[in-house]
Amino acid sequence: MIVLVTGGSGLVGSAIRELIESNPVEGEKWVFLSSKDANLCNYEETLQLFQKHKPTHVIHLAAMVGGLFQNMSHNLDFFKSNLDMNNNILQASFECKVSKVVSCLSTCVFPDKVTYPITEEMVHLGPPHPSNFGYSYAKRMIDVANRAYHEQHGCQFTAVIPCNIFGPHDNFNPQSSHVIPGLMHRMYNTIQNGGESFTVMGSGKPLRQFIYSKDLARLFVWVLREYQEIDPIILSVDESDEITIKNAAETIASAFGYQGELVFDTSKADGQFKKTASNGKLRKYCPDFKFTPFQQAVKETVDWYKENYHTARN
Ligand code: NAP
Ligand code: GFB
Repeated sequence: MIVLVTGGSGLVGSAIRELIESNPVEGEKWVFLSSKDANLCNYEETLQLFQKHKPTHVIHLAAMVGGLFQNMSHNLDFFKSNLDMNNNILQASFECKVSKVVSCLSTCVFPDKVTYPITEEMVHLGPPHPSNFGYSYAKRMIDVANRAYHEQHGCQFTAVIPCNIFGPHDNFNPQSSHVIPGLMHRMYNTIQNGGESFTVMGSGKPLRQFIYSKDLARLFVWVLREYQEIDPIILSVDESDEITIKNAAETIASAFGYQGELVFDTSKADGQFKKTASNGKLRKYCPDFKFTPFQQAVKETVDWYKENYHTARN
């Protein structure tokens, strides 16, 4: 088995790499790619990479990824680059007879007006939230392409739908990051500068489910090895683990030991109020899977970030 992991240098790719390096399996070769290996928006470069590595399996993580604010200001870029990368990976996988591809959607691609909890069947039942429609439509096309490659050519192309992810090796640059790494970056600097108060963007009221990248890595490897469906599967913590942005900020503050006041800047967008997803399908397949408690996962990430601040993606 030769597994090609696109986006192998990112948050999720790094977690999978660390998992595989600590649990190597005889007869398996894993190749973790970054954009230095090829620009996956370019088909020729993508195909050359596949001809070079001859993968039997692909975990396709590579994407233009960002938080609410970067999505709001770059919907065209998110749409075009993700559509290009996804089409190139699936076509190259088909041409090079890859036996299985696992790609990645996100719970933020579901319709904005939807009943809760969200389940896998709802992906296309209405327009996504306007803040990230470019990314969402590009991601939804992975599911359409997976079904089409399977129906017309019998390809085993499937996808996972994670909730919000965080952990070591994330993108901590506050201009483009997601909420947890963005808060960590800004809180680290507030502490360095002796700040007595800390600003959380938005009202702090929106609700999110957060999955630790190390837990997601274990689930990804399970999907690659065991999951046989073409239909996507949500990989999320339980609905009961959903918390407010305020809770997340408080947890990060206590992980840093920060005692300052949290201030909420309601002039900044809140984005989607909630996108509560059901992990019922996952629980059927993996009833005993244990997620890392959020406080512990945040503490581990903060400790990693403090240790690696100068080399982290800031
Ligand atoms: P990330 O940390 O931003 O990493 C993105 C990866 O894609 C990097 O390895 C990057 O390479 C690579 N990449 C970007 N553009 C590329 C290009 N044109 N050609 C080749 N490689 C390129 O992303 P992540 O958070 O790990 O996300 C992984 C997957 O999970 C994505 O498909 C994302 O949509 C999905 N997802 C993420 C979240 C979340 O909260 N983070 C939630 C749900 C779903 P370089 O390092 O060289 O730039
Ligand atoms: O992770 P995030 O940027 O994106 O979270 P989404 C945005 C929420 O966190 C909003 C609040 O309610 C923000 O007001 N927030 C507070 C902050 N402080 C900060 C901060 O410093 N940085 C950021 N970024 N937010 C994304 C989608 O939605 O979910 C993407 O736009 C992606 O496409 C991602 O799929 C998983 O969770 O709102």
